[in-house]
Amino acid sequence: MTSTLDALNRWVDDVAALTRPARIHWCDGSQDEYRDLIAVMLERGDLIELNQATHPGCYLHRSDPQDVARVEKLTLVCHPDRDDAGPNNQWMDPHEAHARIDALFEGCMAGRTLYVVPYCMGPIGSPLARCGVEITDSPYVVANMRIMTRMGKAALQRIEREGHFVKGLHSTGELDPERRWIMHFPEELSIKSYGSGYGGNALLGKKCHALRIASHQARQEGWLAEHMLILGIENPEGEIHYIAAAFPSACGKTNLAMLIPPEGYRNQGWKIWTVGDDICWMTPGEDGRLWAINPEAGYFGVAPGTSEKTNPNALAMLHRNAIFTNVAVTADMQPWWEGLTSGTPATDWQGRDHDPAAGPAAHPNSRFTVAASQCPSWSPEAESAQGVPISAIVFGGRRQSLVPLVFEARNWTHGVLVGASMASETTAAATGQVGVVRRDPMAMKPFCGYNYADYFAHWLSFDTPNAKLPSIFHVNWFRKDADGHFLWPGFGENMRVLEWMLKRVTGQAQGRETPIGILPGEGELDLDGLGLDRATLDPLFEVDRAGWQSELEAIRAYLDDYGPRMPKALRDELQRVSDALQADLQESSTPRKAAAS
Ligand code: OXD
Ligand code: MN
Repeated sequence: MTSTLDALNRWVDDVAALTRPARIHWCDGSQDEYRDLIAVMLERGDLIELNQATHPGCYLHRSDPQDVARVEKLTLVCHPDRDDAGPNNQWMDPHEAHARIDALFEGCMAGRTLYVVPYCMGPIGSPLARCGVEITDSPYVVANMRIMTRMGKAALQRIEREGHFVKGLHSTGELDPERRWIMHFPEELSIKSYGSGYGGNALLGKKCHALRIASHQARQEGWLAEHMLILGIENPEGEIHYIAAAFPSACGKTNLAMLIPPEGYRNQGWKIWTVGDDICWMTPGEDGRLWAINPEAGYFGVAPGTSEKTNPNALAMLHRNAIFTNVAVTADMQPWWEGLTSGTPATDWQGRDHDPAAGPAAHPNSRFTVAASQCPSWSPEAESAQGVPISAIVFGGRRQSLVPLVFEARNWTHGVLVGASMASETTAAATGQVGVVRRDPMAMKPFCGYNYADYFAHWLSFDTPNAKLPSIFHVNWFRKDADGHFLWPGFGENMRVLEWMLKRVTGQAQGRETPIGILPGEGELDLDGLGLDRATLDPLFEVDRAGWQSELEAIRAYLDDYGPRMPKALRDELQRVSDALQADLQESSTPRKAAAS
C-alpha cells in the first residue's frame, strides 16, 4: 500500500513537471522559515518594512492595482453536473476547466520557488479539523498561510496519519486579469487558482477550502461550513453562551466578534470572547447541540473603518507581527487607513504621494493579517478540540430600509427561510459595483460550493427529533433615515441586541410576535443612555406590512429561480409568513384598539 506521503510526493512531482520551478521548498512552519520568507520578500520589494519602533514585526505589501479583491465571475465550481453547482455558482465542465487552467500553469514557475504548504484548518487535535496542502509560488501567500492556518510540520504529520487532504495549486502567474481563474473541483477535493495574489483568491485554506470545498464535504458528512464569526458572551454570573453570526463580506463580522461592551455592561461583568471572525464549522454533538470550531488561526480583516470607536481590540492587536496589504503609510512609515483618528497619510496604497482629491489613501478593501491569539478578547476555547456549543445563530445584512434592528425566527425552518432570504448592499470585498442590494443567503453567495437549493435542504435536515438546535435571529445594524444617517449607533452598542438574544435563549424575555418573527417586547431591549427619540426608534422596531409583502414577493421570485430542486418545506414556510402578513394587513385595515406600549 502506498502511503499518503507517497501520494503527496507524486502530486508535487507532477506539479513541478508542469510548472517547472527553479527549486522546491517544503514548509515546516517554523519561526526561522517565516523570518527567511520575510527577508526574501523585503529583498524582492514584495514587502516594505513598516516603522519597527512603533510596529515591530509589521510589513506592508502593495498588490497589483488590478488584483485587490475576490473576483466572483472568475471563481468557478466545477461539478461534473452543472445542476450540482446551481445558479448561485459560475460553472465549467471539470475536463475543460482542468485543460484551460493547466495550460496557464505550464512552465509558470520558471525561475521561481515552488512552496509546498501543508496546513490544518482547525485545532490540530480536533476531530472537526481538516487538512490541506497548498502548492504556491508566492512567498506572500506562504507567510499569510502561516498566520491564517496551523501550517507546517504538525499538519503534515496529521495528513500522514489521516490519509487524505485537500489539494490546492496556486500561482500568481502574470497577475493578468485576463489570465486569471479560481477553480474548485469538489468531487476531487481540489482547487486550482491562477493569476491572482489576493487573499480570498490565493490563500487557498480560507474561502476556497474552508468554505467552497468544505461546504460540499459538510453536506456529505452531516455538518455545516459557514461564513460566520463565533463569539462568546459572558454574563455577570460568569456563564458563557456562544453565538455564530453570518454577515456578507465587509459588513462588520470582525467588529462584532471583537466587541467591547459599553461601560455600564462592563461594570456589571459582561464580556465578549472572540472565537473566530469569518468562518465557522459546526457539527451536531452527541448532546444534540451544534458544536463549532473556527478553522482559521488568524484574521484577514478589512482595515478601513477599524478605529478606536469601532474596534479597539483590533487596533490593539495590529501594533506587532502583522502583514498589511494595500494600506497607506504616514511619513514615518506607520500603517494608515481611513477611519483612524490619528496620523496623516503621506503615501497612498499604490505608493504615490497621497492626494486627497485622488480618492482614499488606503484601498477600501485593504487588509491586515494577524494571528488570532494577538486579539485581547481572544477566547482560549478557540483551541478546544470539541469546539464550543452554539446557543444562537444570527443572520444579518446591510439594509438601509425595511428590515428591523432585530427579530427572531419562530423555529428552525423559519430560521432557514430567514437565512435563505438574506439580502445586502454589496461592498468592496469583491470586484464590481458597490452598494447595490443583492440576495446573499446565509452570506454564502460567493462561497457555497454547490447548488443553493441543496444547501437549504441540508440546513433543514438538521431538525431531527433529538436535535437541540440554536435559536435563529436576524439583525440589521445599517438602517438609515431619509437624510442617509444611520439610525442605530452600532459597534459596542450592539451588545444590547446580543443581551436581548440571550434573554430569549434563556427564557427571560417574551418578545412580541409579528408575521415576520419575534421582535423585542416593550422595554425588553435595554436602550438606556442612548438618547434615541421615537422618530429613530419606531423604524428600528416596526414591521412595515406592505413593504414586507413586496419583499416576500422578491424572495419568492428568488427561490423560484432554483426550480423544483428548492425544498418544498421552504416554499411552504414562505407561504405561511406571507399568509400571516396578509391576515395582519387585513386586520389592521379594520379599526382596533391601539396596542399598549
Ligand atoms: C473575506 C471576505 O475576506 O469575505 O473574509 O471577502
Ligand atoms: Mn469573509
